[in-house]
Amino acid sequence: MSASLLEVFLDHAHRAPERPLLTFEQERFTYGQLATHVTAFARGLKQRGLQAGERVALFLENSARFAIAYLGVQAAGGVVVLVNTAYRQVELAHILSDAEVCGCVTGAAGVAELAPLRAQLPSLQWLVTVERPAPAPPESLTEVPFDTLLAEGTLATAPLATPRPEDLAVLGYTSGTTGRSKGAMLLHRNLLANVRAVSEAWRWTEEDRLLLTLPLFHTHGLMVGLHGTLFTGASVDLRRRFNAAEVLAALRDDASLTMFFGVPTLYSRLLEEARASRVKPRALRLWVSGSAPLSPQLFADVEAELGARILERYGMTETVMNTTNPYEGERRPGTVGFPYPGQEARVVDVRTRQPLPRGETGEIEMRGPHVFAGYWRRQDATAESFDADGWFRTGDLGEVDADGYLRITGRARELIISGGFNVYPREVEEVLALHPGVAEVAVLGLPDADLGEQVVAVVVPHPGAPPPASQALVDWCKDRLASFKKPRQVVFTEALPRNALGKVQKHLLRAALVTPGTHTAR
Ligand code: MCA
Ligand code: AMP
Repeated sequence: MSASLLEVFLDHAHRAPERPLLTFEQERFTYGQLATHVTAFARGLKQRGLQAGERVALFLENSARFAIAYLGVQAAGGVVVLVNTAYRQVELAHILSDAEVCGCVTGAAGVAELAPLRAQLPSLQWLVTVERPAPAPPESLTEVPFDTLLAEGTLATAPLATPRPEDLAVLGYTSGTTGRSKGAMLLHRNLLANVRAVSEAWRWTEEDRLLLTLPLFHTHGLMVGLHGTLFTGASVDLRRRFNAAEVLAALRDDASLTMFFGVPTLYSRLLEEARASRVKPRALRLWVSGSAPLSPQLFADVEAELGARILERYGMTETVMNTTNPYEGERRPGTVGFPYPGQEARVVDVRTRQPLPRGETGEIEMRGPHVFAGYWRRQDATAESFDADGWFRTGDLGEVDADGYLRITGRARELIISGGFNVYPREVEEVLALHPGVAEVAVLGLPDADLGEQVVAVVVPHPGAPPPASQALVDWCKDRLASFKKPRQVVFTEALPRNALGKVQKHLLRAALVTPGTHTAR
């Protein structure tokens, strides 16, 4: 019995080295070829001093090198820290220092973004750069080109121990209500248990070929798309990014594709493109949506116009995949189905924490071998998230319908999901509050036809100072945070509505801002 996904992958490579695994732009890798690179990358890292358990950040766009670095760090006994490539100074400084990373694999843009943070990241010793020429990093950092590390590793012979089930594999940073993101500790056994359950539920086999355009730095692309491929011995057509016209053309022309995974925004953009271009995709075995709510309307439109009956599922960074609509049987729009095999889900009363009967709304909790081991160096937050019986509090609200389908009805925590990316209002509020023209600010999510939800800032200008221009506030955010967190709208007001305890009443702001008849994609 394998102890990790890495071991399963290496086993496939050993038994069927010629089997096609991954295509990316002009590159093609069989299982055997990718395994050779992974082993070389791992040996290169070890030769340069990487110790078991040390953290290495991947601050990298989609590419075959992402897959090599991801598996290579694990093969060297290291822990991968995933970082969204849109992150800027505030997010990067926090994640890289919190995880105390010793190295980072990145591109030219990443080197430039990291350089000014040098003083805040004393643990960072080296960079592996995927692009030549990369800008010169600060003098105190060693830079190794990706290919040099591979070449060094190819000559090295250091033995590689395969990870044990309890070893830490990945730190996935995810924000809590505080706005400071926490590293979810995923062990090798968590990843293996979940990918096994997902593959079984979706009948994923080595015959499958996935078109993957989602970013690999988040759970959906990486731990569903890439993990499932590696686990089953299947293959993947990996793209740098999502482009609706290119995806539609591939889905029409490439008969080898059997699966497509997306967030709802990808489906609404595909639909729009299909309407405009009249291009129709071929029938696929499986279309999956997740990461944000898929509206029953979009579900129906995609079925009517693209011939695809989407399977919606529900996941989280802390737990990878939680529940899924059935592969065989009814896929019920507006629901996220049932727990995967070997996993449990329940809905509890938010005050008493007692399980609720079907049809009643409460907080969704998860339990099983897929659930993470806790938040990195945050015992307090870990303790708050689990009960004595090992149930994990997701912060999502939901109910189980009469037939057992789980329906997500809202969120107990303040979270905006924009195009499948999470935005914590508090994080944006903290950045806006530092602007000299801002006295008070509240950030909330409003319905958006393309993104599901959009970020909106309600601002009370500083009395006495000239009121800031909306664009200046947007730019202020973009300079400091990932661009997708910037407000799409800035609304000025004289005062924020507050309750008796002084807490901003965002529901009142939301009600005032949502204009009747607004079209939403949810
Ligand atoms: C890009 N922009 C966005 C978003 N994406 N704004 C709001 N929300 C977004 N999601 C902004 C950029 O900041 C930029 O602004 C401008 O749009 C163009 O950027 P570009 O990268 O070209 O945009 P795009 O290619 O149109 O990207 C849209 C996208 C992308 C393809 C929908 O957001 C995406 O790949 N989303 C998927 C996210 C994902 O994989 N989530 C899974 C998380 P400016 O020009 O002003 O700079 S895992 C998860 O949630 C759990 C575990 C689960 O269940 O899966
Ligand atoms: P993250 O912690 O970044 O991985 O985001 C996970 C969150 O995305 C979950 O807690 C849910 O709120 C949301 N989510 C994921 N899948 C779905 C879905 N199918 N429907 C509604 N919300 C979802």
